[in-house]
Amino acid sequence: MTETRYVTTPIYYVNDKPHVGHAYTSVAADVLARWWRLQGHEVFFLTGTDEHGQKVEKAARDAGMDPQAFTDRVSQHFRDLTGTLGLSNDDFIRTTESRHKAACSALWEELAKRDEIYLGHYEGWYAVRDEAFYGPDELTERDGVKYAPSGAPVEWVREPSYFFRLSKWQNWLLDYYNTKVEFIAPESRRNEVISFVKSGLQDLSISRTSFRWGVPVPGEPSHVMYVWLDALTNYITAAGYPDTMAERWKFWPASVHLVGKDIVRFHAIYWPAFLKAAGLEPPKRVFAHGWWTIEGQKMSKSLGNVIDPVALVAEYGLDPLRYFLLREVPFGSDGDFSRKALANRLNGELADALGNLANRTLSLIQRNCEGKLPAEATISPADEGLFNLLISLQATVGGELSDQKFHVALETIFRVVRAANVYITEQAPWALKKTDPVRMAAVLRHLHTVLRRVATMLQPFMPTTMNALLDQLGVPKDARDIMALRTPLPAGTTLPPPSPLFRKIEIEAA
Ligand code: ME8
Repeated sequence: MTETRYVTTPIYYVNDKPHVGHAYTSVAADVLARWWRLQGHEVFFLTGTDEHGQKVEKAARDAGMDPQAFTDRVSQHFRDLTGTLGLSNDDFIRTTESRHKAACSALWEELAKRDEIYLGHYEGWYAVRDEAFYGPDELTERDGVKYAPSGAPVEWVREPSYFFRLSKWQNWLLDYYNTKVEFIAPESRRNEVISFVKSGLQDLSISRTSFRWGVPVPGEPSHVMYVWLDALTNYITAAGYPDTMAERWKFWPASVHLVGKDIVRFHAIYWPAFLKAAGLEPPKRVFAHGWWTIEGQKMSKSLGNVIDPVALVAEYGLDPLRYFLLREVPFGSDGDFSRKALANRLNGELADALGNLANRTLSLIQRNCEGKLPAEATISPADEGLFNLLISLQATVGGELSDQKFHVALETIFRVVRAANVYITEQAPWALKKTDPVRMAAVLRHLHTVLRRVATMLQPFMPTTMNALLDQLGVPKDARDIMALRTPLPAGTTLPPPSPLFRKIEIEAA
């Protein structure tokens, strides 16, 4: 049965150009979207840009530009990056679009109608860099300046403001976390959110009067909406809200919002509360991944170590980068980016293990079988070890990806690649041509079967290279999804001459 799936990335602030951290979340979301499509699900994958608020307004002012012209320019960098990263997003949303402003107004009006909003006065600490309010007990002080836990300086804000009755939803949220244990992942983030909510929720200031760059509050144009209320709404705007008869509304609630750990509070506390208060369903899951540092240091403009994903793609190729990002660090943990680690993964796992396996197998079929795929053969005792690894491989990888364990899923697939390398060495099909050509053909066919399986399952991670491998394996374009694996390729299929899939990198140069 076709099921719907909806995956999102955060919408990125357009105060600056994209870096490798943004690429990370986007590639992870792309892998999920592609994996689900391979299963035959109907998928909606959304990414985009967050363009309102004080932080973006300030960045525009610093650039000497009008905010709309500025956001048009920076948003385009993020849109271009979707191409550079090979993302298969179905939509790209900008919060300055009229469809989004209409959705924000509709959500506000719904909340107001349900008496979830009241007018008051905000007085407290605000970090423009995080676009977040903080309680006094969360701050630390250095040289007379107060800082939020994220390291962002805070300033004292006092202005009239509308409030959302967040405190009222405290018990409902705690209940929700308890009954839907899968709602926040990983476990460490879930615990962090639960303890924050348990410590007591204050009503949330959701409008500002001290600047103009935002969605005006309906009927109160001197107020603009708090940028996080505006930003979070993007996930339903793109699904058609407020038109719940829209074609895309079937995708709501989202299957998973992928976010960095910095913004889990907004997604796992405010967002379900806003939605519930407006009579809408909360998303099914929020997964907060960890933070990349660069050669041991925080990535920052002032340190000059911000990594441009476009340059990385140019240097190492897109698929090795996608593979590295999801293989190197357990999704959910922090990790360190180093060129050496990338080069090691590329050389060892992609070029040596997978690339060589494909090249050896396909070259032997070219040379010894006139480039024609040998017939399927019975599985002899010597083949059983390898074939046992294929039993329930898809289900295992599927389960790992449902938990967003990308690194484990890759490890599961590469266990098969490593076993196939041992198998080819042990069976030595090159030595069988004269002694036992029937067995040689069987071994090559078995290796082809394994390679087809591996290439099919790796498509979400490395779409271009795995498509090239499937071309070399003679798999028709319409037989590359998971279901198609049930139908073996006919014996005698002509295979094109193989060519290398990955280019090795000199470690010194890395
Ligand atoms: O927070 N390591 O936008 P943002 C890993 N507009 N991931 C990183 C990273 C790093 N060093 N740096 C950034 C916002 N990210 C809001 C979101 S959503 C309704 C609004 C990734 O441009 C990670 O996904 O600051 C993080 O959550 C996101 O970029 C923050 O992007």
